[in-house]
Amino acid sequence: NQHQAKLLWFTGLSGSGKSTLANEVEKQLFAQGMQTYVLDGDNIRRGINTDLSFTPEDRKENLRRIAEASKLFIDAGVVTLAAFISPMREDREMIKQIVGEENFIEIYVDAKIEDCEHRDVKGLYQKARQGEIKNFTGISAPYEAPANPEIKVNTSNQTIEESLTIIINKVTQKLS
Ligand code: GGZ
Repeated sequence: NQHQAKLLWFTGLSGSGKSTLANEVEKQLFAQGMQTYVLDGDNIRRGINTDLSFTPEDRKENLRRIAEASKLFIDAGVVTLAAFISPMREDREMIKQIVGEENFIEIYVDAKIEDCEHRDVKGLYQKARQGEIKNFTGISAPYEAPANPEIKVNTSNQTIEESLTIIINKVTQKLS
């Protein structure tokens, strides 16, 4: 099962479904015999990046470290799936440069902000509205949508299963 390990980069708002999709995609790639690993806020922001906040500078540093770590995973032959808001185009460009353009697959998980806010899985949007969380993406901090993502899904219009099928088909093609 020869493939070139790459970085599958999921970008989108909080609550758009990035982590859910990354974990489902991982399961399927793993079942195809690939070595895989998922990086997301749960294992990164609670670990190596606990010192970082959500200011523009700290988000950039968060993403720079994630890109450098991903580069090591890729070198080790692991298909790496990263689910981070990564709201700025400039920062996503930096990530691409760090891991190498040929290794970077950008997956835009689009969703209407109203839907993300309505889902409010962790109650963070409510806190952001009340001013308890500052710099909250989509409420009080910007999100710049990717102009030319390799893959785009929309979880406002599609079920997770539909989005998953779109991603798996394109990714399998790009990893073969
Ligand atoms: C955005 C925040 C914030 C602020 C805490 N803005 O839905 P979640 O909870 O589990 O995912 C979000 C996560 C975003 O971290 P990232 O490392 O992906 O962000 S970035 O790429 O911009 O560095 C959210 C939670 O952290 N969270 N405060 N102010 N999301």
